[in-house]
Amino acid sequence: MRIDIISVLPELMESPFRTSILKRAMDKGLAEVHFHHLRDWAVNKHKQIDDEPYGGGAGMVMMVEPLDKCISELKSQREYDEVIYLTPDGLTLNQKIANSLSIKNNLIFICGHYKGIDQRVRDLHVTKEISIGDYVLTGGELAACVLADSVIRLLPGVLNDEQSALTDSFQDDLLSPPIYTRPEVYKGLEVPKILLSGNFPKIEEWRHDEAVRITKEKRPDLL
Ligand code: 6GU
Repeated sequence: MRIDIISVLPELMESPFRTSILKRAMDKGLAEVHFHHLRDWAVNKHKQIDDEPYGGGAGMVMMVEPLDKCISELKSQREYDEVIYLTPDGLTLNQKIANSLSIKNNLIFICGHYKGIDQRVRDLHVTKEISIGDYVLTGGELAACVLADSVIRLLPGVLNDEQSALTDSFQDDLLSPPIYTRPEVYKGLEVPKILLSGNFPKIEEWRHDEAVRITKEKRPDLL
């Protein structure tokens, strides 16, 4: 998978892709992430990429031309499956969306800033708008990292068996059951006996029941 991320602040996104599981995914060639500094696509001598909104109002708007030039150049080099605009007014990211993007080859992410992007960028290029939740961030960069992480970890070969994405919370619309490791008793708190029994069918049944109980308690909306 290849992800091209267009941003005015690419430096904000460097470390997540240089660390731990995402880094290993890059090193193994399972994912490539390319950053494009929008300023490099500015059209006037001031390197301007934002301007005042027509009709007035507070805040600046990201101009159509730099974004269109950058996206068009990328599209001339390869086919893209989706051009995704990260914006608080997009569809809220969930596991289903991450799953569906994990089977794509080439994605473009546009990180919004200021009041957003000129509508014509959406009209010309954007195929999906994604938010990471009902709150406002300073820009789309952190959301782009969240989205990329949720997708890249699903690519075959990125996680090993122990980290398997198949047993994640949300993969079956249930939260995860409680988990324990050594010691058996800590400050009087005991590991549930069933987990020490070696009876794996019973353990699986217990885990499922606990997952349902916890989901009912914390996130009844998922059921
Ligand atoms: Cl994608 N962008 C911004 N700026 N804020 C957000 C968001 C995105 N998702 C949630 N809040």
